[in-house]
Amino acid sequence: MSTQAGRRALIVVDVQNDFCPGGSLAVAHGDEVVGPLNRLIKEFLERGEPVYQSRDWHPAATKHFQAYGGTWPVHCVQNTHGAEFHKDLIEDPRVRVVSKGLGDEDNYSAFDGTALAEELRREGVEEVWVGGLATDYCVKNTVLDARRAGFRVRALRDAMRAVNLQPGDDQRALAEMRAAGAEVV
Ligand code: VGL
Ligand code: ZN
Repeated sequence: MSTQAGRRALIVVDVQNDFCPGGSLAVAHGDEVVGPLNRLIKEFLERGEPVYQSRDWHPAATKHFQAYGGTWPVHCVQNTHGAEFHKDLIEDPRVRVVSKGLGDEDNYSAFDGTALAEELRREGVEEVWVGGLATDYCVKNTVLDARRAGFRVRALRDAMRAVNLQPGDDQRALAEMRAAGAEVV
C-alpha cells in the first residue's frame, strides 16, 4: 500500500520522434532510452505511483527556432509526426502528459511554464526520478528546476542521452545536476 506521504514520481522527458534517430533534432542513440524508461513506467504504474511524460510542443513559428532568431532547427511542432512520442514508448491513460515550449521562450524544463510542481505537490510527491532527452538541455533543466522546487531527485543516467553540441556537454550536465543535489544513478 502506498501512502500519500513521501511518494515518488517518474518524469519521462521529451521522448519524441524529432529527438530520436531520423528526427530533425536527432540525439545520437536517443531511442535507446525507451527500453529502460518503459520498464520504469511499468513499475511505477503497477505501484500506483504517478508517471509524467513531458513533450516539447512548439508552434510552427517561435523564437526558439533558428528561422526566428533562436538556436534550433524546426522540431516538435504541435500535431506533427516529429512531436509524437516514440512509437515504442508506453502509452497508458494513467500517464499524464505535460506540454511545454508553447510560446517564444526556450522552456527547456518540464517545470517551466507548466503546473508540474503544483501537481506533484498535490499528489504528495517528494522524490522524482528523471530520464529522457536530452541530457544537456531538457533533462538537465528539469532536474535543476525539480531541485529548486524542493524535490529529491534521482537522475537516471542510463535512461538519458545528450545532444553534445560541444563534446563533453553530457558530462558537464551530469556534474551540474550533482552539484544541485541530484543523485545521479
Ligand atoms: C530540447 C533542444 C531544443 C530537449 C528541446 O528536449 O532537450 N533540446 N528543444
Ligand atoms: Zn524545443
